[in-house]
Amino acid sequence: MKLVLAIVNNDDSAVVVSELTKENFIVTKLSTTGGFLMVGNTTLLIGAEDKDVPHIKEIINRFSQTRKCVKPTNATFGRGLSNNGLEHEVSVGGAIVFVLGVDEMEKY
Ligand code: 2BA
Repeated sequence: MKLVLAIVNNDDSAVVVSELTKENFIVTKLSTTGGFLMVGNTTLLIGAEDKDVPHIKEIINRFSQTRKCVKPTNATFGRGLSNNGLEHEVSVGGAIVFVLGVDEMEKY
């Protein structure tokens, strides 16, 4: 058994969860925050059989988009829109996926 841990954009999370549950995967959705941009994202926990992991990854990949985001720096504060390019643009996502081995899963 595996635990798929996926960090997805908040804007993609509803469709990703809906597509996973449509395929009968069981999903737990956590509200999380990225440490670099300090903006909200969504972490999904999906416990699944090993054979299902490629299908889960394919669904997450299909419905997660890459976005450009701007990380303001201290130097941009108070400059409004005329910040002379002091902001730092980063590419976020599609999704970050970790696959962890699971020794045991019990349901009581
Ligand atoms: P954030 O930490 O807010 O990072 C947002 C984006 O900023 C990242 O996109 C990456 O393009 C850039 N970035 C992150 N740390 C950076 C740094 N130290 N220097 C320069 N640029 C940096 P993604 O790589 O797509 O990551 C999206 C979110 O996924 C991250 O949000 C974080 O919440 C999570 N994440 C990504 N890699 C991770 C990892 N190895 N471990 C834990 N969480 C991770």
